Amino acid sequence: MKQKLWYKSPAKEWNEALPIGNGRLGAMVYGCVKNENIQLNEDSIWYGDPIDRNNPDALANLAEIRNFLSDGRIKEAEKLAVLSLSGVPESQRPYQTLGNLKLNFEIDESDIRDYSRELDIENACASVKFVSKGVMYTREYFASAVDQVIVVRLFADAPGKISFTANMRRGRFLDNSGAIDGKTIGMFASCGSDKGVRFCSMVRAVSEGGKVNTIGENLIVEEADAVTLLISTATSFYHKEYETQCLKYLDGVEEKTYTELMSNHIEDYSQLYGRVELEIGNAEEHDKIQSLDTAERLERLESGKPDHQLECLYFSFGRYLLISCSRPGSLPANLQGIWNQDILPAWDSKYTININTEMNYWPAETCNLSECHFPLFDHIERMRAPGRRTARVMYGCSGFVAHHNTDIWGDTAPQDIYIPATYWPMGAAWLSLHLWEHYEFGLDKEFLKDAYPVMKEAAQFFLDFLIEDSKGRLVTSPSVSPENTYILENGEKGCLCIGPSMDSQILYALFSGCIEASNILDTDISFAEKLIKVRDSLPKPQIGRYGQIQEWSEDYEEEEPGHRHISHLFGLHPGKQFSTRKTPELATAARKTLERRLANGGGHTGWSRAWIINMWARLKDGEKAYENVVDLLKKSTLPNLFDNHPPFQIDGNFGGAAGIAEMLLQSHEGGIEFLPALPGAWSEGRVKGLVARGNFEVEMEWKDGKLNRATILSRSGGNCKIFTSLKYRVTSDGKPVDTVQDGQVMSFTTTEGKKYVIE
Ligand code: FUC
Repeated sequence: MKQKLWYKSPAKEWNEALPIGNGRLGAMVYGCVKNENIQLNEDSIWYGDPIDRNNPDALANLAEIRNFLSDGRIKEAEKLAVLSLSGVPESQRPYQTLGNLKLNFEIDESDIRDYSRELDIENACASVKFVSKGVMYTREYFASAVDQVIVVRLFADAPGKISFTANMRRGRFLDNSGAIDGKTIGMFASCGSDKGVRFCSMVRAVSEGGKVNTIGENLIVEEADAVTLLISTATSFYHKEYETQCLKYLDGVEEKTYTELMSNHIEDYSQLYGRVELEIGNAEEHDKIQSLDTAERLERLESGKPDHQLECLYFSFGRYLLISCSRPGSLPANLQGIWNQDILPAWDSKYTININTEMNYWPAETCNLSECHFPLFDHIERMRAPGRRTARVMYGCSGFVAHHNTDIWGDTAPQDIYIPATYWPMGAAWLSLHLWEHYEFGLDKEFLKDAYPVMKEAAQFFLDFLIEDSKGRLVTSPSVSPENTYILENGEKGCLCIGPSMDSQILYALFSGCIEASNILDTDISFAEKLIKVRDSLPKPQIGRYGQIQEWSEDYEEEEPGHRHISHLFGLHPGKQFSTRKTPELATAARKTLERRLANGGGHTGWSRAWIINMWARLKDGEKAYENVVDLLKKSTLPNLFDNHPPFQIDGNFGGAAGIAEMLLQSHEGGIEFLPALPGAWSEGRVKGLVARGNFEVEMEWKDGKLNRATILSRSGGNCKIFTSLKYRVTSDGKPVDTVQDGQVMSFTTTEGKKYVIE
């Protein structure tokens, strides 16, 4: 079954348009017959230049803010924090749209038949087909990572039928536009300042038959048999000579045939996409609904009818999106991946790092796209120098620190004046854990050698920053539990606090990662010893009055028990401090916490729902995880399958895909677990290509809710541990492999590059 999104009519609005992208360049394709609109993006088009926003009065007021907090004078602490800790100015820089390419066709719209619009995610190609006056028109669109251009092909099944004018638009926000040569138009813009990003974008028509010329800022094509439009963009962020570079992209591909461009693109893309396949349920049952388009399928699901094919499509679409907006060398996926039509988008379409950016990368390792993780690592590197400065200037500490947002320049000073979120110093610590995760999956020691100093520097900040609380524990102060509000016994409400649970859990994970890394690399033993001591002094997870994991260091009531953030379950997911095997009482408390959040309206944003899927999966509750997969599709998914916060925010797509993977395979407890949270509805299925920690690639087939057979490809050799009480037979190349069974764990030695069949 081909994995594709398809529709019976053009997009009426942006949330129905179809995304294509090559990591750096993105486009939203509307598929309109007469006035086609292709909204364009380039990942480095952000407004403004890098600025030092560290509040110069932070350090002088830090001790007083801490004292207010220890004395329970919350309002005074918050008032002083707003004045002295907020960034100056309060906001980082927004990501912006590149603009739109408008194609105005000479076509009679009165008699359109057989219209269809699709996004084939196996080949990363969008297309539109229709018949007008007996002529069949086809348009194809893709973003090539190999050739760094967006390609649009327009053709018909009769000669001389392609006539249109094209122009580029960016509202009032551009410097210049016009003809570059007889077959190319261009648009030039600067984003707010001399030191900010400047860019140009060009469109060239290569026609077969007919005539091409330009008039004013328009590209005119008359009576061509077929046309290939090549769209290039270059910015000063990547290239000093960006105008030359923009032309170079076009000149570099003009001589290639369309077929060549397309096959290079597909070969490159499918090398990543083709690693994973997921099928659930019985195909026959689905035959009846094949005539429904993707929007209709979504509506059908909303009416309560299960649709496993749509669930699988959603999973694969998550992988498609990550490949399309995060490729080695590009910027990381922001709040909208790369797809944004606004000059001032929601939350600036930045990197919100108190959950959203991290969630974007949850599927990277498990779903076999570890290369797509690299842009995040480059960005962490970009944040180091600013983060060192923020640590020193604001807090008088060594190491590097970031708050709950960052932008293209790696800004690390607090963002907004929003007490529930702004004064949270854990951004760099959480992000650095992604480096460790990449190592745990791929076991690349060379990578770890480079990553360790970053993790260490993130940890170092806290060695200076942590203070002792009244119970002798080492805690963060000031901080917040993103983005919830607590209520004191006297009814007073507050957000700023000492030692919220999430902070200790992130630090537990970060310190543990550093300690293990220093062991593996056999380096820095004294630093590791220091971390072991400090880790022991962090507050332990506590269970509160509702049997829940306590969100703050005291068992406060919370203002919004159904809050979208579930920060205090970091230790359940993405952390691994709480587990059903090793800490059953914390797992039970985590379950209570989730139940309470959900009973009070939790999961109302797409990303929150996606996080909940991952958490239920970690609690091995397939039914609950599945309920939330269905709810994510029902309540938080737009017609083009984009996640709906609302508005569109891409984190839920990635968190949802990661959650589905987490239901099928886990490896965070020191061994592999097959089908740990398989719901009854998914009793039969097959998945190939998921990855477990230890660099094992796993293929599984199951029936009646039970594993039939698994194949493990050992990519680095080493011991393979599997959690199971069943006596599986393991073979490699048809020969039996010796296994050791120790209680619930079966293990065997593997050789790099060999496959092991388990049945
Ligand atoms: C966090 C969340 C919001 C939103 C924003 C981009 O602040 O609390 O729900 O996702 O990031």
